[in-house]
Amino acid sequence: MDTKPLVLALAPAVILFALGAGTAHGKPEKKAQAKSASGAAAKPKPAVKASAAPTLADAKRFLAQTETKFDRLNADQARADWVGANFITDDTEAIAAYFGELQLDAAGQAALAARRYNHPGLARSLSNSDARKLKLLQLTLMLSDPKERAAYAVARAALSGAYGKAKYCPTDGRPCMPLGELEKILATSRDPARLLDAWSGWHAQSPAYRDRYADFVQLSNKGAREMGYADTGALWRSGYDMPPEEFAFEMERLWLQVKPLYEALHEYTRYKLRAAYSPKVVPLTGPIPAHLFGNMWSQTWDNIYPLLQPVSGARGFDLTKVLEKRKTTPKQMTEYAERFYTSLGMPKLPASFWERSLLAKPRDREVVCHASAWTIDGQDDVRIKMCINPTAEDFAVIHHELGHVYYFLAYRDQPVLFRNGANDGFHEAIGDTVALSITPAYLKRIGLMDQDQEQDPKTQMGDLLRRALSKVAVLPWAYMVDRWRWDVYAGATQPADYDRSWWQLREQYMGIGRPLPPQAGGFDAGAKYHVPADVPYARYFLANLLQFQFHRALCREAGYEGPLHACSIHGNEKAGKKLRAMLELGTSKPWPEALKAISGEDRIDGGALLEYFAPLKAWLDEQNRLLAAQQKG
Ligand code: X8Z
Ligand code: ZN
Repeated sequence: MDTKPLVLALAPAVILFALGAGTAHGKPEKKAQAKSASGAAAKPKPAVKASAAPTLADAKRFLAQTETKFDRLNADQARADWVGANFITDDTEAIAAYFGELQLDAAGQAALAARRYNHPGLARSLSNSDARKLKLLQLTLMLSDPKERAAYAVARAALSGAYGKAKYCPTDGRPCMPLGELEKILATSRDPARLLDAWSGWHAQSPAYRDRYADFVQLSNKGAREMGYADTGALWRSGYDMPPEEFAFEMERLWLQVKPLYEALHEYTRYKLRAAYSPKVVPLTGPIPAHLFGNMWSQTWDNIYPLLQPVSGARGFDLTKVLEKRKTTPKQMTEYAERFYTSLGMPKLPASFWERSLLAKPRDREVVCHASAWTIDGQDDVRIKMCINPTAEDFAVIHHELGHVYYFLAYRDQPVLFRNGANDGFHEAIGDTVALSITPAYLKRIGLMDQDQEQDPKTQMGDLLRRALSKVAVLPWAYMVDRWRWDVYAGATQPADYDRSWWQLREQYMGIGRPLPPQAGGFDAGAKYHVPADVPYARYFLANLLQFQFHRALCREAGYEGPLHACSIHGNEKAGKKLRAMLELGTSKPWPEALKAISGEDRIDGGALLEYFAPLKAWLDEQNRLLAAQQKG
């Protein structure tokens, strides 16, 4: 992840703020004030009027100086953030806040200065590339009051630290449990009481930083407004080479395109959960309780595959079991992923990656365990930080993280302002695209699945269902997280309504409900990393569609003609070359051009995902018909 923008994944806050994602037309939203965030209005600030029109030479000098400055500041901040996330202490938090403030100041000043070049007289003479750099520079917050800037940076570092440190300490004498342990309970237990205890224990932690988050939202909005955006949500929606209000419509359009597939999966899951638990725990209509999906946020459901697998012919292959049994180490997990990328013709990871990354949860200190990928210097110093366990889930996540790392390495020769994904959804999609090629045939090839594992059509439906439990189940979640935040940033949702609005969206989009009555002062959204860490989430929704577009395009490039879900590009350098060419562009071109280069399409679209899952959709419809009839009978 990233933003700070990437923070998570990518780079330092600067990137997030200073670069954001490219916008060819990204201007502050101009509509009249609206109530809800998705249509939120902006009070655009006029471009700063310079007394004399700046010259082309001025613009070029300014960009050169700014790029030199950012190169250094990015590295400073990345190091401070790295240390802050790897050793959570009051001191490292203060250091991260200090550099965050410097960066915010520099980004704000550069944005203001860049505005000077929004001059009609200059528009004709600027190259596309320089014009794009000037636009990217204006995709940032700007807090001119040093006190507010400091407060913002302190709140940001504190929120990240608070999430990283949070633990559930039961009052009945059991030892405290960090998130990783609670997640394991959610993934493996089938005892509703135990699941509920783990779920509610974790969700009881975030109210402690709710007020801090609410203050942070105010400061962030102030910074967005100083730059002329309606609020921070509008700033986020401005990073997609289209007007921000159009982006909100695009998201809704894409969701509606894939919604029938989600609904079929949700209905099937309900029947199976009713059978596995009881009709008392799982109602026949209305939202399904959130603690039953095998995941703390019910965002992916593959951990409950054993409860949902097709009745006959299920192979029951369990990659987690194999990895556990072989005692696969975090380093070996990472090497599996690295070998996939090198099979595509990509380079081996630099030696410093192995020396500096954090691959396992340390026993002796607090770290932010949420997986992330980092570029420290914009060049070879790339790392990941992840508490890797030998599970199928982490096997996919490690491929995801290396996708970020290979993106960093591919665009390292771009100017610093273009060292970013074509848009943030692209950055999130690369590793997932590669992970779509982890097919049974591939697992056999690398010796993780027995050669004699049967492959009849019924077991294939099981594989496809398992994949849908992560890739389809996540869609409404990946959409609603920022639908919630857009409203929070727009002021349509006030702190007193945080939970009400969160669960209204959870129910509306996901069909999932709170397993316990809401608590006064609750902050369930804050139990998800990206909210306290302030990492935008729409990127994952886009990534979930883009990865299927990339997969289809790369499979075609490889000359593959069978069903999409059985394609693996492993070992195909021709496909690798095509992928790499897109990665090398960074954010130097509007993203539709990057998409066109790899797939021939210039719109993000759910068609490839629907094609991939078409056999499953037919199967689910049939199952649901039978299960509904059984229910009646
Ligand atoms: O945060 C992440 C990655 C780091 S960019 C591990 N993901 C989202 C999440 O965990 O909620 C990947 C999928 C969605
Ligand atoms: Zn990521």
